[in-house]
Amino acid sequence: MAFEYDDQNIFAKILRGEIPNDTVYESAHALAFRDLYPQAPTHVLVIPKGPYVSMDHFCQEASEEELAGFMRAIGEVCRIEGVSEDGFRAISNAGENGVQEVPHLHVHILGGRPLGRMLAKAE
Ligand code: DGP
Repeated sequence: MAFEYDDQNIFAKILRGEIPNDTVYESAHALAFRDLYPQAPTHVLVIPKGPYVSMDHFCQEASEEELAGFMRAIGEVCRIEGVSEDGFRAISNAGENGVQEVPHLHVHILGGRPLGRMLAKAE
């Protein structure tokens, strides 16, 4: 599958500084900022700085440095937010079935309260 990246998506605009964000952590390869519509006391989005649509795209085409930098950023966010001990959930929605709203790879880090089961039972 060929991945097409839309550089007008909202997270691309955040990366270019065209839209403000509440930054939690930044490194050479990643930016982490608070979700505009938090669903838990901790709700941070971690995004790579490169133009990747989804986790699938990133895993196929990112360099080893980008891959490592992104994963390290997720760990840093867990440390900064203090969610490692009590637990957290990392979610990355992709495509239509995954109900991805913003077509730039992002991992939601959710924590600070019991989060319930991962998925509701299928209808
Ligand atoms: P997803 O469905 O996984 O694509 O989630 C996209 C998330 O992005 C959703 O939880 C709301 C958040 N979001 C959308 N627009 C903005 C924005 O402009 N700023 C921030 N901080 N978050 C946003």
